[in-house]
Amino acid sequence: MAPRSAGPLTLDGIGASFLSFVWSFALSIHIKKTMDKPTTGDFIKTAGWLDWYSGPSKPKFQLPAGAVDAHCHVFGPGDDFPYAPERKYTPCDASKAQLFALRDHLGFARNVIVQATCHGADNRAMVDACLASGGQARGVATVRRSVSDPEIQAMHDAGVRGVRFNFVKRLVDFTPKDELMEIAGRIAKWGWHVVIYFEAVDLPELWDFFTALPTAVVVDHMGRPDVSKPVDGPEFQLFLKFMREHKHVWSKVSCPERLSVTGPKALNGEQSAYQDVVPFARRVVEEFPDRVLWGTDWPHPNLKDHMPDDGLLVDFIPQIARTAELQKKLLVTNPMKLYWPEEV
Ligand code: 0GY
Repeated sequence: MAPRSAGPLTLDGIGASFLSFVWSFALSIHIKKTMDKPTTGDFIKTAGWLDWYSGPSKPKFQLPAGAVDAHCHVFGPGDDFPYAPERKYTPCDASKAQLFALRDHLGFARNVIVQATCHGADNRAMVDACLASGGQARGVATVRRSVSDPEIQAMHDAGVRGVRFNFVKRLVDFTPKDELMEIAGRIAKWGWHVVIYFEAVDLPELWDFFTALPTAVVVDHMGRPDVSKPVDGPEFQLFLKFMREHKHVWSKVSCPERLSVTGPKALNGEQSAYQDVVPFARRVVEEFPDRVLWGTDWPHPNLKDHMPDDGLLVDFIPQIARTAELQKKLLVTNPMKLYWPEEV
């Protein structure tokens, strides 16, 4: 058989060069979309961490009316709301106006804006966004023991309904548990709840503290399971037991882009993204349909590998909540119960 010609002027050669050109072009657009956002004020962005994605696609999945993006953040802008001295990273700015534009583009009605660690316990950017939302955003704050009752009341009036306790060591310095328990006891009087962020391996050590909290408890991102381990293995089973035995514990089934090891990534129109996360999130949604929440996590702090297209992240939802009834609970009924109970 005659050898196939592979010279640069053959169809194969031209095809390969064309494909390589298209690939480099697409890559350069993607890099531009994820690397060119400003950080205003006297700040320098942390090297290697990606900016949020411009021009997200319109989701194919139509969100139910009144859907809540129950986990998102604002960053600065640094000029108006300086990043905290104790922060572990400096992001690009992500303003309230940009968040609200994304909300409308994706088809959400409301947001829950969670204080990001780059702002420490200075809640001004988050509170400002809640106030500007016309009642369409609620907030989750970070507070220290020194917070006063009038400060809590002012945050409540702005729309804050919870505090976040963060145990992820790369994000925050250690806060003693007695300080956190004291804070939980105080904010309980306003009907607030506690959002907890931790890694799966730390659950055994934190179990007693979490189960002693006097408020509803909302776990970020399913307690960050290692999804390369089996869904029926001891680590994730412990998390399910935690939810099963404690009816005041809720979970966000968000952040597949952070948890996934094998992808595929929510980019380039991918409709079956993050397959390895699906069995974990589906299990939580199906066993605890009345205690789950979902959020985009926009503007996605600390991502280095890829920045997801938020439209495709919304398209991830029907993979984990497979019926209209589950979708409505996840996206409307449950977040409304927790954050807008007066309207339920
Ligand atoms: C998240 C996750 C992360 C960061 C933060 O406040 C934050 O800095 O939340 C993370 O790096 O895992 O919930 O957005």
